[in-house]
Amino acid sequence: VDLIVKTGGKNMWKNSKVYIMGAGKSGLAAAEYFIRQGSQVWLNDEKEKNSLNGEAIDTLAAKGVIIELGFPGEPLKYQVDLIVQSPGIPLDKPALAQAAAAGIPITNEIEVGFQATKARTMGITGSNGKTTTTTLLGEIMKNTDTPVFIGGNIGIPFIEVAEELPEDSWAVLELSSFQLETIRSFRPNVGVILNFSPDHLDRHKTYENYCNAKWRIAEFQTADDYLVLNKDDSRICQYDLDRIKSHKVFFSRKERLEEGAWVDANGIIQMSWKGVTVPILPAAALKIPGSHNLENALAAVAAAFVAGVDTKIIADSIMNFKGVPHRIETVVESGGVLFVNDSKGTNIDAAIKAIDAFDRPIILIAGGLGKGAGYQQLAEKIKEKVKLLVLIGQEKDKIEAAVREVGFTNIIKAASMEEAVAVSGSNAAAGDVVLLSPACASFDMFKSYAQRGDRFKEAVFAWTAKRGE
Ligand code: UMA
Repeated sequence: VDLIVKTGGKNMWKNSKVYIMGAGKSGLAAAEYFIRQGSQVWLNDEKEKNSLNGEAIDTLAAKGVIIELGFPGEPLKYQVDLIVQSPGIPLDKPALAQAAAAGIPITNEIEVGFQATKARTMGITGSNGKTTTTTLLGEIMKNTDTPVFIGGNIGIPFIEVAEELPEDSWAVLELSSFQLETIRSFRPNVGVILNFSPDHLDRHKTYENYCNAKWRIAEFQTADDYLVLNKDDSRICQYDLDRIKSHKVFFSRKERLEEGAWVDANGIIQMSWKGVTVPILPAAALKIPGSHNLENALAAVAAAFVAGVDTKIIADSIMNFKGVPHRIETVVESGGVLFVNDSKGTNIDAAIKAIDAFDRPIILIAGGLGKGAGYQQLAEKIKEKVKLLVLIGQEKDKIEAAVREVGFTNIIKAASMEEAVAVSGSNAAAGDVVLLSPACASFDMFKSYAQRGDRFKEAVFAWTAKRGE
């Protein structure tokens, strides 16, 4: 089995033994792919069938997949050729560590998809703004004549479609540190690193490990590829950039660039390339709020430009882009109070950016499942801009302690999203914003950030309707 050669061919994995760990979205899609390829497939998950997608598992079993549920899995027992790990499974899990020690290659569905596809790829990573930038870039690419797939960490696993994509298409992929950690040859034609701030430290152990996982997006790139980088991010600029073999393209909202996307003194986004500078659009024309969204747009300009997209298409697409659900999403304005859903603000930096996106008094709903980061910076920001903090979820007490430490005491704790919305609404005056930006993962109270955001929206509609009666 050759893991490195990308053939894009059929039956690449015929008769290979493939052990898939995790029967979530990505594991199920990977199992379907390897069955199509004629491999012998195992599918493992620690959970029992009743807490998984039982119907999909039955379908796979009927196609010959050997199902192993309710225990950590034992790929070593079967002398498999390849392990496909789901992003949520840490590499230090004993079954994976033992397999790695025995020399069994471990990878993930992004790598497998890359080997299976003929499409050109864009990979977008960073701590915050991935989904917005991926969606925006996807929109830009869709407005060209080429077929486009948008997916990866954002929702649809790449492996679900990789073989079907035509040669002239683009796969625009949001990539997480978890996915990049086990790539073995994946090299996007255009890679993007938006920014770094601490996230997922529970999994990666150190901030450095987390950043290094993200830098892997450039590891297999060559001089034919491009890497779009944030010039305003000190952590990115401190990296040994000489190690990057691809063509580096920067973006900046603060300085003029010889090559890259930047903003001039009149607020016009400019793209400079090979000695020529082309105006793209005024930054004020963006419909997505906040300076972080300007950065996301600049990254998209640079990436689309090096991919050869016409500047008018880039400008029009950006001007029409209204943002993504659960990311500083306006729910409703009622009685002068603006309700905003930023459920996707799952780490501290994201919450700080959401708070910074508003100039009006803020009632912040935060908390959820922590990821091992400290809350001091967030506490400072809350003290500076928030009038009332409503806390939910497992991290309640930890966040409360951090804000009290900096002298902020206007705190209410709520047991549910509905209660959080009701106390926020009751305490809000005309002109305020009630902002859900949890700074935490959702899994303590919800299935996903999307479910948390939906519950927030439902609670907001219910509360505003009741108040209007
Ligand atoms: N599991 C085990 N053993 C373990 C840990 C987990 O068997 O030790 C099992 C779980 O019981 C579960 C399965 O693995 O059934 C879940 O796998 P997963 O967590 O990798 O989830 P998927 O459904 O495959 O979704 C993954 C991404 N999940 C994570 O990275 C945690 C999804 O990103 C992604 O959309 C999907 O693949 C398709 O690519 C979600 C996410 O939270 C949105 N991403 C993180 C983020 O954005 O912050 C990185």
